[in-house]
Amino acid sequence: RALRDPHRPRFHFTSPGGWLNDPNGLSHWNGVYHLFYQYNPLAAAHHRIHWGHATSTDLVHWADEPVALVPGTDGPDRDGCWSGVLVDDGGVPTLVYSGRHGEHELPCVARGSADLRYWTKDPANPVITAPPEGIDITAFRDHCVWREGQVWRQLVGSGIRGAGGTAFLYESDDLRGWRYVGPLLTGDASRSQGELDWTGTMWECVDLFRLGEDEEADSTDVLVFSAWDEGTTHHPLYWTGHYKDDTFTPTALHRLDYGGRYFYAPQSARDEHGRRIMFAWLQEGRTDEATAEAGWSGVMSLPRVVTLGADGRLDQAPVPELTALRRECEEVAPGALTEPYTRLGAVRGDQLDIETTLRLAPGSTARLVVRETPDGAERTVVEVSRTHDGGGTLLLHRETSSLDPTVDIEPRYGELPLGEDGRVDLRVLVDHSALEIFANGRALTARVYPTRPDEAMGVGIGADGDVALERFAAWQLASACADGPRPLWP
Ligand code: DQQ
Repeated sequence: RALRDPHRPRFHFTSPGGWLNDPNGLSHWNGVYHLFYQYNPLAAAHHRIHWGHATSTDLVHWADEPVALVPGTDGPDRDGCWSGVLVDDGGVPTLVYSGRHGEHELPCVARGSADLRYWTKDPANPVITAPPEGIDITAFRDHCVWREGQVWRQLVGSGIRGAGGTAFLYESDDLRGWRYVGPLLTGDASRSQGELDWTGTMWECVDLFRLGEDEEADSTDVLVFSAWDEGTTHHPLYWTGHYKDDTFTPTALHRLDYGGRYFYAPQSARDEHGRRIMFAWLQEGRTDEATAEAGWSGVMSLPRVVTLGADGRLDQAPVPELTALRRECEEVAPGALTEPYTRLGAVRGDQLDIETTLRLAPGSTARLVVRETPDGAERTVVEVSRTHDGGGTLLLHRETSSLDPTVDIEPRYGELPLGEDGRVDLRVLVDHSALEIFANGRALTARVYPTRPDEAMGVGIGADGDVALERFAAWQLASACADGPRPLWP
């Protein structure tokens, strides 16, 4: 069933079937990239979560590996093996994950075989037996673990009731015995609930890393988390700041991806080339019933390289390896965009990589339309605009992306820094229902579900006001995954 679904991406990683959510245990181990993920092989629903596993040598083509973690028949992870990380414990690959039992999670550890295929859970699990005493917490799960001097350090995602989301800091000599150090940082739950940068009541999947690490003096620490609140809030944010003396002193708070829940629970790792690579989970935008019917759920984002931009924020771009999938290319000659909209007869498809450079005068808007049906009734519109006072906006209109009244078609938007003379470098990757947009280093990820996917192949461009098109190239992208069925339990 999943194979026949026209909404299933072909160059994004998806699970063989069933349910996928967060990326876990990201690592580059002896030249091989390992991507583990929250997985339910039995149904396209979030239930009794396992750890799926896939490997790649190029970050483009992935091979399914045996399921890495299975919930216990009893014990601390009997109701699920929730999110976590992989660390190198003196040459032994070691997982730190959240064992779920009943409605609660606690940190657990597993040792891996040299090929990272087979995992043995530690008999001492859970390695932290209770959340910090005397604090009224909202949750306690997800891990970021690193080596600092002679010790291991760990963050556990949490929230302090009435105060806000938080990350608790721990320390250990052996990954088994942990001393509580204190809260690293706490958000502000009272602040503007519902705002796009509200930090929520719980921080899921905290991820702390340093950028510019070779120049200690100029380095910036980044604390990524997924702001969560029951039913209302699911979006990735990050603080920039400085981590020192057991605390994180924030400089600023930013949105990580303007798609919100469509780029959720990101996790990153430094690869053997020194790059910071990030993945996240693209949730579904269709109903649970439609998802169950499709037989699969959840898309892994394209791997992104994350760097520090000149403005002190994160710059995000798909890994350059993806260009290996580029096939036929169509270009549009440079010139002024004088029409509000022109369909590009030569460019069409549902697996595309589009790169364009635009120059926007104050008060102008440029648009790129994808996944358009011949009658235009279904179309997805990416817009970049420049206001009269010089500010920029990146906007994704999904209101007309589907005639199906049950799918999510809410627009998404965020602030766009403009280059010199209103320059915008825009890259749009279309992979069936998955859409990843990068504009001047900012990212916006979402899902779209046209009801006539086989016809929704059209692409077009246009503008209001004074916009120059300096470059436009669109490549057909080859599929990265095998055509045949994949065993759910390799
Ligand atoms: N998903 C996991 C949790 C995490 C959440 C469970 C984020 O560990 O907090 O599948 O999507």
